Amino acid sequence: MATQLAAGDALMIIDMQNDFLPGGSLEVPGANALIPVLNRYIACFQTYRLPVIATRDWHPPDHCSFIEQGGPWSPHCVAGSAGAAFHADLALPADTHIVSKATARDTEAYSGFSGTGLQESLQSLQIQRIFVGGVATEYCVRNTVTDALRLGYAVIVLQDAIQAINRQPGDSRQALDDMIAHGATLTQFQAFAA
Ligand code: VGL
Ligand code: ZN
Repeated sequence: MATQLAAGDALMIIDMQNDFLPGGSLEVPGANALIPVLNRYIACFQTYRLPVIATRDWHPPDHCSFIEQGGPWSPHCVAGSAGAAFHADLALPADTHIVSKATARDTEAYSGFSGTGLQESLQSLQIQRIFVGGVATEYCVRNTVTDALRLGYAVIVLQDAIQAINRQPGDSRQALDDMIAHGATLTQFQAFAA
């Protein structure tokens, strides 16, 4: 059955930044295929004049998650760099709510809710249900989704608009199972817009 969008719904796009896309410093394999799909979801939310929220990883140059500091990741999404910019083909509306996260040197933050004021923004927008797409499934998508569920939001994961890194095979499936166990539901564009 098609999803009926209504007041209180928002689209949340996680970290569709150049460094996470093919050619970037922390490439999520195949993530560029999400762009046209996300653009179709964006168009739907714009038709209904519903908010679009875009999170971005926005690290200082010496962030603790980088290998040089003993973290697991090659440097990526340094605040203000070209790699931290949203992909140019992602059709973000001019009034997109941008949420910058993991901005403090000594703190890793995979969730869009972590130290960002996102919850307060959602409250002032009177959002109750969040549709989530973007990268990476098992890190920032997963942590944002489970936080949203714990905070009492209904969460629908856009299964055709997420992509995992899969450092270990099965990470993607495990993350999906975890989000579902926390109460997330899944949809894809065909069902969403039917
Ligand atoms: C992410 C790894 C490191 C993500 C961010 O956006 O999922 N993953 N920093
Ligand atoms: Zn990061």
